[in-house]
Amino acid sequence: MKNPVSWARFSLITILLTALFFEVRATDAISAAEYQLRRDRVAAALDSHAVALLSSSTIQGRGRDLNFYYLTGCKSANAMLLMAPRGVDVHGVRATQFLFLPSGHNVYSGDLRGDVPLTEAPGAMIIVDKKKYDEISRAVLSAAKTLYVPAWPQNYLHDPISDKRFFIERDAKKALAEKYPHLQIKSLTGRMTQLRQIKSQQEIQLLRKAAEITARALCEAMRSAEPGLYEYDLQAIIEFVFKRLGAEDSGFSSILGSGPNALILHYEHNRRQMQPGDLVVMDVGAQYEGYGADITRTIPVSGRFTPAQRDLYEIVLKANLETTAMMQPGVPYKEVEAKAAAIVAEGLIKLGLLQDAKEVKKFLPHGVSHPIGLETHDVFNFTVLEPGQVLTIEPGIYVPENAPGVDPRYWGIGIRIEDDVLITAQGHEVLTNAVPRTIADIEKRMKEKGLGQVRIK
Ligand SMILES: [Mn+2]
Repeated sequence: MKNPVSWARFSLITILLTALFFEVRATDAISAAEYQLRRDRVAAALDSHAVALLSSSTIQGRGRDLNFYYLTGCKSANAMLLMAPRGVDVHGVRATQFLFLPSGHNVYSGDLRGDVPLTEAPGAMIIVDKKKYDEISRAVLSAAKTLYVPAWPQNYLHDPISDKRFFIERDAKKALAEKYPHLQIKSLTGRMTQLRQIKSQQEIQLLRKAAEITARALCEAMRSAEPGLYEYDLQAIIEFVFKRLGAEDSGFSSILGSGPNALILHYEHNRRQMQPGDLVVMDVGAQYEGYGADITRTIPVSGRFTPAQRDLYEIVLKANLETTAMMQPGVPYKEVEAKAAAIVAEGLIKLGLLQDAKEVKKFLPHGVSHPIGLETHDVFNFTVLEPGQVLTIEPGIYVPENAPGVDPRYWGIGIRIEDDVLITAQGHEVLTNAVPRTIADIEKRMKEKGLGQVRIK
């Protein structure tokens, strides 16, 4: 590096490579800086005499409160986050945000601090041993006027033996009121929901990745499906691809509903042997770094749709595509629901299954859109579409066996087509186009060789 020009070039390349490295890494997990930004946004909504307190849920797995995780990225159980905008002196250090982590080692769960990337860049937050929680929280809560907490995850627990209900929220509030009678307790849920429903660039990257993995898994299932396989065979193939491509889990129990099971919306037994002529509804979603996709495809187990299946499939597909096409900032959420239902009704009237569009619920009994994110049915309180929201579009048609006044050729058919859509400033972007959706594309993909006949030695 004698010559200054090549030195400059070397430095430039180093900077570019470093930037690329961080760019690539940034898509793999939410950065410490973003967690700090999220906490600062919550703190900014608190007045100077208010304090926010969140805990990692003691309930493990699905259905837990994810607001704590959203603000910290911390997976440790029994951890607490305390935010006090006025600041608190702790052993000579002034801090506004505290993460309390249990210390030590547990033979069952390993390091009690869990997987904590935040120690590297805690920002305004300091990490404190959980043993200090009583001392610090007492000092902070005694001086505060308002305490903000997210909603308690369950209203009550029912014990069937004593037939007693235990009201968690009521009892927790009572305990707090006894200890800190001056404190006014308010909900943090509205603010958290407002933040969580608009996804950041980093969150969108993770949802993109989850969608890509889910799409590839569904393509593999299309290649593999054939009569004689069990629903769980397809589930195994899909979840194998999830794990093989680095997803940590399924975001929800995989639904593989064939034949009559296609009509059960939350079917998850997946034990039936698939028969020639069946359709199978595959409603699945990989979860990547906490963020989950949610895609449904309906395919003919034998590789070709029957004419009756085609008739209904084309209606659902039209509803999926035309509803997606209208999605852009400013559109009321209820118009999205109404549009899908209207197209399904129009198609069913044309086929003679329905006389009155108002009765479409007979064949489409569920809503056709929900936001996704850290939860499969993610938190939301919006009424109008805005850039940064990510929503599913999932119209369906389900014709019961022996449906009165319906041509028997349509009996027992269940179809759903679900995609994940990001609202952008210009309109929208479908994150799940990589998995075939039209009849021609599905039938073509099903001719390819898959994993269905792999024998386990
Ligand atoms: Mn869904």
